[in-house]
Formats: sequence, C-alpha cells, structure tokens
Amino acid sequence: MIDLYTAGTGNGRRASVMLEECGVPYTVHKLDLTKGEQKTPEYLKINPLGAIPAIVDHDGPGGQKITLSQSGAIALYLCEKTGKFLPKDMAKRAVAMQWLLHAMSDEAPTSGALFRLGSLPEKPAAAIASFETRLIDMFRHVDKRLGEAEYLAGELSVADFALYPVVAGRMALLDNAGKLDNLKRWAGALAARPGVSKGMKVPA
Ligand SMILES: N[C@@H](CCC(=O)N[C@@H](CS)C(=O)NCC(=O)O)C(=O)O
Repeated sequence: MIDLYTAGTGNGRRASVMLEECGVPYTVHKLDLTKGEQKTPEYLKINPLGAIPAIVDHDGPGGQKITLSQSGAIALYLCEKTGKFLPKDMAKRAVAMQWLLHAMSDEAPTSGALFRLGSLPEKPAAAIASFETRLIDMFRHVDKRLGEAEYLAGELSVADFALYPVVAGRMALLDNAGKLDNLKRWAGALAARPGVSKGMKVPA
C-alpha cells in the first residue's frame, strides 16, 4: 500500500494519475496548502521541502519502505515498480524521457510560475503575458510532435501522463491560442481514460 500526500494541483494529480494508471492501491492524505499543512513538522519528515506530492511506499524495493517526493520521480518510480508506461526499447525509452523532462522541466514550471504570478495582489501583466507566450510556444511544439505521432513517445508512456495535468489546467489558454488540434485530440484521448479521469479527481 502506498500513502499519497497531495492537494488539488497539477503536480499532485500527476502522482494520482500515475497511481491509477499503474493500478497501484493507495491511500490519499489531502493537505490544505492554504493552511500551510505542507509545512508541519510531521509532513516535513516526509518531504523536507514542504511541497506536495509525496508518497510513502511501505512495500518498496527489497520490501523496504521508501519515501519519495517530486512528481516526475514518483511517476518514474511507479513505472519501474509495475513495468508499465516506459518503453522497453532503449531508443523509444530515450524519446519518452525527453518528453517527460520537457513536461517536468519546461512546461510544469512555466505553468507553476503563471499560477504564482496570478496569485500576486498586483497581478503583473507583462510577466503574466511573457509566461503565457512561453507556455503557448511549448504547446505548439507539442502539437507539432502530436501531428507526427499518436503519443509523445510514439506509444503511450509516462511522458503523456506527466504532461496531461499541465495541459488540462490550461485549457482556456489553449483555446485562446487557437488551432493546436493535435494537442486537443491527444488531451481528449487521455481525458477519456478511466485512470486519468479518476486520478484527476484526487483529492476528492
Ligand atoms: N517539482 C515539484 C513541485 C512541487 C510543488 O511545487 N508543489 C506545490 C503544489 S503544486 C506545493 O506544494 N506548494 C506549496 C509550497 O511550496 O508551500 C513536483 O513536481 O513535485
């Protein structure tokens, strides 16, 4: 059994989508970020950075308990634990990693920056516009790829599940940007998966 510490954000949902898609049983512990529940001494023992998501797998490698943070690392761990969503072929796996890291190091932080800027009382318009342009450019990059392949790595992989919460959280921006039909087709296909749909509703 895995304990998942999470909140209703894209990073949190990346972990719950992966748990659902990999078919791993888990218990949800909902943290209220607005109340600072991610900074309590008890939670800092689980993730010293004081951020969600984090998991505790009581049946980790060698039967030992393992505690993990970083939604990308959690996603990869679940792939390795279950043998799912990581291509076996090395070349295909490298492409999956490329898109996974694009999701994690380019798209998710840009979307996160937009969230933070939008939460500031002064809502700095120039900075928000700059990050929106950057995110739309990235969406166009992904749209082009999805015009050549059904999924980011060719086959369905961890990269798709890692990117999906970012795209799902930015549908209004996607609509404003226009076109992006390949990205919308891909987002629709992922949204229709029961595991994605269930994972995106966590925490209830
Ligand atoms: N790169 C990390 C980002 C984690 C993160 O920033 N989590 C946010 C919510 S999406 C958080 O817990 N923020 C609360 C805080 O930092 O106090 C991941 O992918 O897990």
